[in-house]
Amino acid sequence: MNLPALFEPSLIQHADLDALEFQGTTFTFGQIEARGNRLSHRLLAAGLEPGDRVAVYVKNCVEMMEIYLACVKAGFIFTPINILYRGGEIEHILTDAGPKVLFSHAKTDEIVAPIAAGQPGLQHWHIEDIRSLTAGQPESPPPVDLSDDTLASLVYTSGTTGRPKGAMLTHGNFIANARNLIECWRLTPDDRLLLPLPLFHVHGLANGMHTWLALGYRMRLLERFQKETILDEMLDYRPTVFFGVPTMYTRLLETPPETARAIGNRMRLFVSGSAPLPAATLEQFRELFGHVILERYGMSETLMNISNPYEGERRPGSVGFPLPDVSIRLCDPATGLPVSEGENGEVLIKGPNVFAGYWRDPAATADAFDADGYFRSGDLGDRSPDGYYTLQGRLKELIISGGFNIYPREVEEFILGQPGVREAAVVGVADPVKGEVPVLFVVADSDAPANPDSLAAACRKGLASFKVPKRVLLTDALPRNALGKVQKHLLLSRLDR
Ligand code: MLC
Repeated sequence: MNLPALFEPSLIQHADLDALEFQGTTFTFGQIEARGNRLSHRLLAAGLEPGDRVAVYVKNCVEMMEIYLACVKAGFIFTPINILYRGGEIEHILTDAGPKVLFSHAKTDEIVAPIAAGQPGLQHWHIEDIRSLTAGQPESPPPVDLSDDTLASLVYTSGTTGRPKGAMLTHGNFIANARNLIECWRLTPDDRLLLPLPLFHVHGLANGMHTWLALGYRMRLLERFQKETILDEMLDYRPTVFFGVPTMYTRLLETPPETARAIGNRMRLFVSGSAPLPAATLEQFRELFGHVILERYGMSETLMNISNPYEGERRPGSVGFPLPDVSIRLCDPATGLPVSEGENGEVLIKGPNVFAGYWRDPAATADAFDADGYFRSGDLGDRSPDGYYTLQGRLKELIISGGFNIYPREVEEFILGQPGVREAAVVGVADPVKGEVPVLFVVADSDAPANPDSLAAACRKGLASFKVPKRVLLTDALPRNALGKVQKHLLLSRLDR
């Protein structure tokens, strides 16, 4: 099995059906299929071969889907870059993945063109030129051998080592994930999906785009979630299914009650993931919209693992039961042995959804799996006597802000690279809308000390906006334990004072 075969019933057998709405234009499945095929032929003509990487640095748009389809049809590896990334963040992914082609919007040239120019062998194409570049190319699929194990996408995900690593996701991973969600969330061809999530992360890509193409339901894709326009989109499009991160649901709590009811009456399913959904948000949302949000648990490396049930209790604070064919173990991180019933352990995951390893990083890949081939998620969780899993924290430091992951170490290394800084520590502080936001503590160099304003400005220039510390605090020393490790909980308590 491969992705083109999974998508065939929609793209080919329902070619005449309306598939996608984007910014006021509607496309049929046949049009999407033809565009994807033309581009795959164009990329082959440019000298790309199966296994080559194709990078994209774009906001949600039809062309991004077209590029994805072109990749899976021809066996290229779709390598998305978060559109909020800047400078070194983009450069690292391009250098590590070594793509042959990078697609971006012409208007982001100021950010991306100088970096692209420094990459040997990289062709930099603007998505605005795709129509002219692909004119006259065949509309039939290219003849390429694809299997379950063929790599479909490299999704970069940060690690405690500071540098993001490329999670290698196969056709089989995306197929297993899409089938599970369709079955467990009772998705049908009659549903209508409103998708505000970015396609450069697996929440939008694996859950949104793949259920859409596998099932052939109708989708309205938004360039991004905006609280000013989301209600109009919901009222106008009348979706039956919505996938979002907790920050989106928190923003939706400001909806006037009559509007919320009108939207809720037509909706069948709201799903939340990518960050913990506060139980209070779930409850307030239920009162306002008349729906219990279905919370589920996933990761870039594994796609979706555990989900609350469609029928039955959607338990606040819990992520529910393992999805079909997904095996979960809770193990003591120190010994690797299973914990006793009811105890907290690291969540280990095995199944057809689990990635093939980190791109060109056998050491990190070996570290990521235990002797039985289970992926070590780094998340801690427990299991109730009736089988519900609840996440209880993380082994590794991670801040999740608006559903975007921030590894403190990565920001700390960036700060340490700035002049006038001796030490740096980034902590996550609770935020009512974003879940958490990063705050920076700095010990300045005594000779030529950095000042908070110039550090904040450097962050805004060099880091994705969600990683930019919301406060920068100078301190004389960082509290450390006997082993020299920074005691971040003590820094957090300083903020309470
Ligand atoms: C934000 N911006 C975007 C954007 N999101 N630009 C393009 N595309 C997007 N998707 C820009 C804004 O325009 C703004 O730019 C700047 O970023 C800061 O935005 P903000 O105002 O601070 O954010 P807000 O409006 O509150 O939006 C928050 C949000 C966003 C929830 C909409 O954080 C978001 O889309 N989160 C989704 C993250 C996600 O998909 N995670 C999945 C990871 S996968 P300017 O120029 O105006 O300042 C994963 C696995 C799993 O974790 O299980 O799912």
